[in-house]
Amino acid sequence: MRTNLWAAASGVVAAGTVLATAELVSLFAGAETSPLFAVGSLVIDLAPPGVKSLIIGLFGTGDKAVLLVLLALVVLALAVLAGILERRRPPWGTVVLVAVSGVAIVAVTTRAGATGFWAVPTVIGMIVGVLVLRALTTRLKRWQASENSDAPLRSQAGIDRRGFFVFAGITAVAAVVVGAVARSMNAVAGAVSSARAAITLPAPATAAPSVPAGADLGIEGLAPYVTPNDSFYRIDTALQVPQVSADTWTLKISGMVEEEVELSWSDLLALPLEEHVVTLACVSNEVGGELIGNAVWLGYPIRELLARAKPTAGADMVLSTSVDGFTAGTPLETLQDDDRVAILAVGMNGEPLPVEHGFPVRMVVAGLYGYVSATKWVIDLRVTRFADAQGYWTPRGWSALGPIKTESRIDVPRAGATVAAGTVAVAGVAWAQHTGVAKVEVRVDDGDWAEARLADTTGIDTWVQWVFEWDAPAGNHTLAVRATDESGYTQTADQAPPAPDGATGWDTISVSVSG
Ligand SMILES: Nc1nc2c(c(=O)[nH]1)N[C@H]1C(S)=C(S)[C@@H](COP(=O)(O)O)O[C@H]1N2
Ligand SMILES: [Mo]
Repeated sequence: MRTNLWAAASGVVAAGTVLATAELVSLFAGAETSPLFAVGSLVIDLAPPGVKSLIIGLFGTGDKAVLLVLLALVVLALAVLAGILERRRPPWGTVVLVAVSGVAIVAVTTRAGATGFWAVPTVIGMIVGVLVLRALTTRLKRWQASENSDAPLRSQAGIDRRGFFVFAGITAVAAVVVGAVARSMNAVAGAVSSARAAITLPAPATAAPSVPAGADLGIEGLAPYVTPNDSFYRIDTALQVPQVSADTWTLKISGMVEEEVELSWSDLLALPLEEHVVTLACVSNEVGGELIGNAVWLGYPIRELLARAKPTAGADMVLSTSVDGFTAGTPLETLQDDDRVAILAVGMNGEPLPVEHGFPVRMVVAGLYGYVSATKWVIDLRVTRFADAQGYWTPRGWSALGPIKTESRIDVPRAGATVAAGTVAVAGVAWAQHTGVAKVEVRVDDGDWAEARLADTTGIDTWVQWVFEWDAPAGNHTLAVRATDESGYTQTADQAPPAPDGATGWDTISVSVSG
């Protein structure tokens, strides 16, 4: 047997496993967390100018490709070394594998915009790779031992040999297949996110009212009036975030219409875009929950596109479809309403939609829960009837109609917190999109409802911050909040779960006040 050869092969298989596992995990953690191109870019960045010009002199402008090939050869050599060392002088093979992975971890976490989280795929890859290296080395040694032993044990050699090759073969094939598929998916994701980063959206023809300074009360722990994109809640059925290129995106409006309409990305950007501040909410939000966020959206009214398509008599629903197959059923009337914000959005808080929030185009409809209106990665609008079609969640036990319920939430103090006696700011947010919040009241223990002070807003489509200055006496207390909207409706105390059409009840917390 050629022990060194098979030990070297073990090292190569283990290194391949590190890469394939990291690519696989990057599918979920984000294409930018893949160590492969991070290491490549680091090498290109760090290569001394002399080396670069030498390579250009030898190979022409393909210098980057040559650097990457050299890098691959170095990694291959180190993998061979790891395999041989692990058999001869364990655990030095493991040490080499960990050291090489460590370089990759440094490379990936020092990229522009990287966080420590970006290390996760490589760390998981490294762990799996070490386990594979050790398992292969163990099998190789067992095979070697039985082959070198006396006659009675020799019969075992064939079995041990097979044990090594089956394990090595399966692992190698799995690494190649998983690695190749995951890498190509990550390449697409990387391409979409860099194309997104290169987009400059046009200025709005109609700008949103600027956010008044008084919209933010500036209380620590209180949700900011405008939610930053990276902390905006995310809900969808997509296991992998759909990667849609703006260049190839089209929207089709069809079904019960006189004229089908088709729109490309450049068609859409050429239209007079409007900016609106709208608070999006999820029907699954529990009372007091965080599945809600407020953003400045840039987009074009769906009403105008429907006017081009001219829906025919009897139609009452628009079924919007995402590239990933998700659908939402929105009342046609709502989308045609002159007074309702209902847009095909391309921008979120001054930048193109983040990929996970629907890039390049999503719907945003003020006053309706996301599941019946806010289709991300939207590519199709079919004018139809509620009698003939259903959105994704309707056959799964959720209501066909989903107007957002008037609700309010206490953000500070935190539930269960201990605060000092004296004046305590009790603060939170309240919302009644498309209707407007008229009043927010707070109740301490079994006392009377007392009115909170409302902050400013840009209008009725957003949540509003509120604060109540509480003169807190020592002891344990219960705080409850309720909102009344502009239609005169006051939140019911009846507690309902999110399904089928949104939770109800008062957000209620306990706090202790130290004397
Ligand atoms: N394609 C697609 N769009 C979707 C969904 C989905 O699962 N797939 N979920 C909807 C739901 S339930 C909500 S609450 C909002 C959430 O939008 P966000 O993730 O941008 O906050 O998106 C809506 N649009
Ligand atoms: Mo949702």
